[in-house]
Amino acid sequence: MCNCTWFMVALVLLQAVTTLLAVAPEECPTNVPENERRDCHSDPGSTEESCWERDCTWCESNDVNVPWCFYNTDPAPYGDCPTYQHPKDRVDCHPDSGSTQPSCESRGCLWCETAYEGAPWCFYSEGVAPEPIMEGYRVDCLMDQAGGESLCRERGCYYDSSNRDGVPWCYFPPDDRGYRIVGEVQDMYFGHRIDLRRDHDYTLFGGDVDEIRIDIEMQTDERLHVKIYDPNNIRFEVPHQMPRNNNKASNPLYQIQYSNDPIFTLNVTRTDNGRMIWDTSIGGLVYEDQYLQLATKLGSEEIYGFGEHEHHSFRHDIGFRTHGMYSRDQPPVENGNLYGVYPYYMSIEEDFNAHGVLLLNSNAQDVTLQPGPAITYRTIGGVLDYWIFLGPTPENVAEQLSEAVGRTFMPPYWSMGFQLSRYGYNHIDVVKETVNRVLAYDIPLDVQFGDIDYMDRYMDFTYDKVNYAGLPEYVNELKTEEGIHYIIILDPCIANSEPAGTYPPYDEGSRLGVWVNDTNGIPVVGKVWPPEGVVFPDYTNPTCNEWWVKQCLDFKEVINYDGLWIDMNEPASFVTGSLDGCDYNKWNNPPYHPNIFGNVLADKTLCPDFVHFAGKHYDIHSLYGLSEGPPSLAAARAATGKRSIVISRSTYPGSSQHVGHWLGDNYSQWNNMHFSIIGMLEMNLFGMPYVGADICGFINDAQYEMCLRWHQLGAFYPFSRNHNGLGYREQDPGAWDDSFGYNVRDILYVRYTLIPYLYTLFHQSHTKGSTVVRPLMHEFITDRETHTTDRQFLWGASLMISPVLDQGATSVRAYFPDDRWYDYYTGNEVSERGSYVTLNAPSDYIPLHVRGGYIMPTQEPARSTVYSRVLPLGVIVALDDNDSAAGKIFWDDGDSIDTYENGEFFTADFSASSGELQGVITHDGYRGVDSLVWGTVRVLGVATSVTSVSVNGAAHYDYSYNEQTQELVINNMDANMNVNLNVSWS
Ligand code: MIG
Repeated sequence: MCNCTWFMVALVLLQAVTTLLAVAPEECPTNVPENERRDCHSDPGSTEESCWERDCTWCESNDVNVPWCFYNTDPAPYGDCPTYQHPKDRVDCHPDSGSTQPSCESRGCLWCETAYEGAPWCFYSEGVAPEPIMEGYRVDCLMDQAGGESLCRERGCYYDSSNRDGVPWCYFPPDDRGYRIVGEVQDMYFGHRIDLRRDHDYTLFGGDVDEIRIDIEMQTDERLHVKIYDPNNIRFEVPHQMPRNNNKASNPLYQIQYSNDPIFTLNVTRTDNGRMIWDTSIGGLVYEDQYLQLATKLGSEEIYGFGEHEHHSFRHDIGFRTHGMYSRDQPPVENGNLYGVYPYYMSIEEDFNAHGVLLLNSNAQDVTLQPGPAITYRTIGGVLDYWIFLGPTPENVAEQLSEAVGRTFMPPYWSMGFQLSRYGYNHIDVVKETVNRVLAYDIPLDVQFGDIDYMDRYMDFTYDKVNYAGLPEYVNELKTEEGIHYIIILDPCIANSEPAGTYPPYDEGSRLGVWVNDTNGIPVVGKVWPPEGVVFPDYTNPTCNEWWVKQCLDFKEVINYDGLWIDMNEPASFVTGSLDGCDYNKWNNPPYHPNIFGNVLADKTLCPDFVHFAGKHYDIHSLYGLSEGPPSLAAARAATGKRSIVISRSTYPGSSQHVGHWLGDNYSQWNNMHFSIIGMLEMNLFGMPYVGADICGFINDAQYEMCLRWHQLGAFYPFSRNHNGLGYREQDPGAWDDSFGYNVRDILYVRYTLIPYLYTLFHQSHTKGSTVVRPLMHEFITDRETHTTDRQFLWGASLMISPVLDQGATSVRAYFPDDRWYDYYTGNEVSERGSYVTLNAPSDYIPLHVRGGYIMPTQEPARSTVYSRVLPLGVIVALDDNDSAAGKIFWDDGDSIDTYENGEFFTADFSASSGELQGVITHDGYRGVDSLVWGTVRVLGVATSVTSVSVNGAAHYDYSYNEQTQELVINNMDANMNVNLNVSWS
């Protein structure tokens, strides 16, 4: 066994260092008795180094017969090292600096010092790093409080430091903390049903739901519904009539896979390219009574949406950004939870497909966008009800969301016009002065608003007979003499302390029992408008809705309003909870407080334990505005007998079936113009296309240059309204000077010229779910540059708006995606494509461009749409590289209910090619077109000189062709709208 050469060397060595060796055995990293050592290096030349290389243990001995290099058989071959692992096989668990035994062990790794060169002292026990939980995927396990390692461990979570901002140090184990499948995945007519059981004993806040069920409804090829609920107990669900399916989609764009090892996870991929859409494998599924959490890994970093917030970029920063959602009376601040709730995002995938994901849940909640990329959802009630829309284009996604939650209402034609409002005219004479000075500049004005100061002591269904004496007459005068409609504000709440018999809205509502009650069934009293004390109508109660409609009808006899503006319906309150505050209980003080404003959920609103017809305020809160929409539109329609319109502050997916929205109490600041574009783009993703911000800002005094620029931008808000807060300097377009007034008139004339196009876009939104204000990326998805564009926007596919948003700027650096573009004003083609162009934009000018290949209907502008609607229409034909173009028009009386549904409308398809424009009537159900004519045609991009034009077969001489700009303008065609149009030029 012993090799003599080895023996001799060892002996020499031994003799040389006898004193040292005398202590060696005690330090030997092994417990293997010397007589049990099995020689690992019987060949000569054994050194400590060469021994380690053989994965053997080195330990010198005083006994020359004992091998110094021997096989590891000791449970602790490296002294105290709790492993057999050879140092050279160690995988470093602490490559970052500052490694100590505690920091090492906090990572769940082994600590053992070694003399072996290059070997880490902190290493993974298995010899391999576990599947790395990349920091961006960590699902925070201390979401509710600051805490250290010990609290983290109590929750059964991992603790691990990170140098990067926002990365949670305490996070859910991805693979051994969740639920497991019970039995088999069941094949159902709608898809799959999976029963799951909780697979661990940890609890975060109590009330664990041990058995949960997932129904996976493969509803259509594009729409997937994943509902995770408690099969044994009824929990609150958003009372939407969502689509159902009777059988499985046959050719889905998505594939679903499950894994149950070691815990249940679910992933959804796109069928044709296998791209990941949704994947729950990063762990963190929690289903407790008042805490539901789900985290999903995403296939792409391009995330848009979630609301309602003020976001400073359209595409999200996903660096651990948390967005709270709980409807709130809150002037916009970055990422704060505002008036509405939209738990919805759209994502652009790596190869330019798009999908959308809606969490249909109304409870107070927040989401964290993480760099994984990933999203962690946390909500304090309801069920996890996900709706996934597979597109594949961004427009398809918008269409699919709106199909599921309900298409948007069709706005009346007059609501396409410019609108004026302010809080605190305080006297009817001020309203009159304001309207008059605006009209004096010939500024088009379609709607005048009455804010709460028209009311008597801020009470709904009254008006101030002193300061607003003559208001009923004035409203009629505006309508009949100026073509101006009047919209009144209504706050949801009702004064409760008028003498009995003097205020029917309260008396009648009380008799019918339509108020929100406390847990004892007593109507709750808060302070809002009016601030003396109010009750809160419960719009989830059908009786309440009848009462509301009746009040609106009765008031129509007093003021001849045309539409309603419903404010404060978050619902807002100036006291916390109620005059009596809130009880302390699980609803008012839930264990997890999402990342939202206020220390309690009742902050600026009702107590969560209050009782509605449809459930607890806890669940209903963010649906209050949603629930006020249908009775308000019904009331407005019943009162006016017309289509009417309702503008609401608080909204939720589905609200746009009944209401439009303005972006709330913004600031008179330059940057708020930019944020308003982002807000509009997001609302269009959410299926809420009738949207705009208060032009010139609500809070603080506006300034001249900003307010002028804001009118230029606001002329392209779908909801184009100048509105101002109480006490700030007047900012209507007549309040500045002549050049301001005339400039606003000019830019609004451009809007009015294009209203037939805008109205047609609304028709498409109403029938198909298309966006109206459209992000550039929806049209140029393969151009990554457009994915972040949020200082420019489109109307539909073909009009690009590039406003000036910066103080002092007289030019705009605008991006032109790769297509043919024409200057709207001059008809000049833009010479560059797929690049940025610096456009001249003097103070009175907003750059507008028309996209080649499209035809837009137009009309001569006037002071109100009532007057413009009867003027000659026109078309703008912008030729593409093949000299062709196409477009559509939808037209009706603009004011009747359901004209499309009843067939009372007119549509035509336009197409142009080879010197010819055709307008082919595709539906002829509205006789109002009999008195209308096509007057003008502009053709942009006509390369060769035009010497003859014919209209409907007859030579037409009133035209001009500009060789420089290559624009052909044909005037005064006088071609009847009720026959097909044919215009040719050569
Ligand atoms: O407590 O009606 O957002 O547009 O002018 C303020 C008065 C109530 C808030 C709305 C704002 C409106 C204001 N309202």
